[in-house]
Amino acid sequence: MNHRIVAVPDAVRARAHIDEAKYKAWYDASINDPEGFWREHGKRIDWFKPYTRVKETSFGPDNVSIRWFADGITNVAHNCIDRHLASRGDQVAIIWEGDDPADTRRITYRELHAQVGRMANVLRNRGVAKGDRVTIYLPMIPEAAVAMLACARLGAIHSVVFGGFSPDSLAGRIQGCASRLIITADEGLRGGRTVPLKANVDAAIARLPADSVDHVIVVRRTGGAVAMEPGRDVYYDAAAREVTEECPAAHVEAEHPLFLLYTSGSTGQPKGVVHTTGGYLVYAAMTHQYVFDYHEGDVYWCTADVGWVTGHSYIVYGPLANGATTLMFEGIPTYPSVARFWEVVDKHQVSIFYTAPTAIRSLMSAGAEPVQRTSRASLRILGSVGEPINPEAWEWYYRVVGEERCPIVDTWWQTETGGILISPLPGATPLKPGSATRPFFGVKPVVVDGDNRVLEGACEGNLCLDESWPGQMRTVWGDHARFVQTYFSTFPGRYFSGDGCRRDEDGDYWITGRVDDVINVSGHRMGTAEVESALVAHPQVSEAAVVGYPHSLKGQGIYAYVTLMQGVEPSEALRKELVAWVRREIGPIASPDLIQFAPGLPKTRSGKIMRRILRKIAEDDFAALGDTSTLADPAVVDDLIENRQNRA
Ligand code: 6R9
Repeated sequence: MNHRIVAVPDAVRARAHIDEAKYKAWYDASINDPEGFWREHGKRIDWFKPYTRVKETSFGPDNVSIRWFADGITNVAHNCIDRHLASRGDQVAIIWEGDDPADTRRITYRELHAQVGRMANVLRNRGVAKGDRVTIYLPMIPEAAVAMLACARLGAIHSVVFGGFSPDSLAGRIQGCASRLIITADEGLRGGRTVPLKANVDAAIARLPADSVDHVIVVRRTGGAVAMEPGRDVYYDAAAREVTEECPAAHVEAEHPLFLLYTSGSTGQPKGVVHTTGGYLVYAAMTHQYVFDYHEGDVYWCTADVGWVTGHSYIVYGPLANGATTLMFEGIPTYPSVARFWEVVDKHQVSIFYTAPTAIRSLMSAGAEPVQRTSRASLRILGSVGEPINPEAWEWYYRVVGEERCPIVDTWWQTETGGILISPLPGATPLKPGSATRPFFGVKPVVVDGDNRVLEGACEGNLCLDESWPGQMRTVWGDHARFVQTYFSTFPGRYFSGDGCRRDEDGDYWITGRVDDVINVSGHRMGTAEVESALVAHPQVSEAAVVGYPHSLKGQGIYAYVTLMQGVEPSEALRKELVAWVRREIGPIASPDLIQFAPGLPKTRSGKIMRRILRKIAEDDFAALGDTSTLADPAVVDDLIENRQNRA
């Protein structure tokens, strides 16, 4: 195959931390002697007690256990703040750009230290101690980072829930980890519209057993009126006035959990992905430095929300561990205008910009003019994450946004991996539009066929990892068996990502998307099972099957096949109601794009829904339906084809 290849620009290579030769030497060392490699690189963070042990990992089949730097003692907040105070106390740590362009805050490392200490004391006064779980349900305001770091300071474990999730989803996540304290805001503000965060928290708590939650701390964002339950709810500003800024950083072991993050899988309800302290921070910081070729003086902006792993690793922990200036944006790409991203780039002189293909595609549809109205001269490196970037979007990003000056790092990774696993390095890797290219140091991808046979050379198959890396998730909260089952049982002895990929003749990786029942809508992960269970919870729905289909803006759209209860007539009104129902049950990101009422679903004789067929119909790929003769009732397929819904 011929790919367009963009060579490493000389100017980029000249100042890069890693060039081609260094990449090769370090990569080989990291694979041949992982113990020695990570023993050295683990030193990039401060340890109260240095580790002597480094890599203690096993991917089974008998025992799955992952431990890094296990006898070391450290603290993440110390590493992200305190250790920078002497050298860069007055440097800006967080630039905050509000939804309204007139709203900006700049917080120095010294100020961040004070704010985190204060928040930590507010939590400590309410009984939060090492190992306790704290749920954070905040908009993109600096207090979100402050709350995360305050938990880390105490050794408490945070669970950030994306502000777009419904009360039901929030309730499940509060209960899942039994957190007794919630940090929220009165309201969020996005694109000029308010989001009723505190009201959602109240509704979530109302769904939980009595006395599940002791405290709700409410940050004032809009000043909107909210109900406050005496004895349980307190405004953060009032609570903060009663405490000092002094709060020592707890000494925690390297394997002490830092955070949980609920994520969707192919089965069941979302699971709490557990990340720990030492290895996670080393990996987040190291990938941030090398993948983005971060240098002193850079202004770095990742447009993700802190509700997702990208926000954890590449807005908060990686950049702050490196003493960087990280920009946090409250708004959306199209408000007040479609040029907002580029206006913010100019306003704050952003040099490294990291976003998702879905944002690029939506801005692309508005044309080049709004981009060209801005200078963007400060930009040096562009990044992409969340889903495969299609070559058209890549080219537009490269030519129009970066004016062919800025390498694009297409970073493949997952909530489970903690940090970037496959990506170009700006000074080392020639770019191929649409390819995530090469593994990061210590990462050993393998491509296997359905029988767990390793494929060599150019090939296509299932993407697995054969070696642990320090940022890897350690377990599923409260359910280690589910961890083993989900990631290490499909292909015994290896970590299975759930993604398919192609490896080309140069050894570059092309991620082709999920091969399981997880779909990726605008870069957000959704389990089809979750949407199905929301649909069947509706009193008029008897059965539902959900699949993804190609969507020009979102990457994938949600296509739901719904069978109604006997006697219920399909109607437009019911269709609308079901969409609203799912939004309410899970959140707006799970809204079905298309609903097809179907008298029956294609099932095998043993009663299994044949999703392959439903996927093909949703994709308009009727010729590829394959063998339908094993169906219990082959005639349902004709009805499904005849009544399929038109794609966007
Ligand atoms: C970081 C993040 C993970 C899934 C992953 C894959 C898809 C992410 C990608 C990509 C192709 C990339 N994905 N980055 N696919 N190229 N550069 O997104 O985590 O929300 O857990 O999603 O996203 O399918 O398995 P998460």
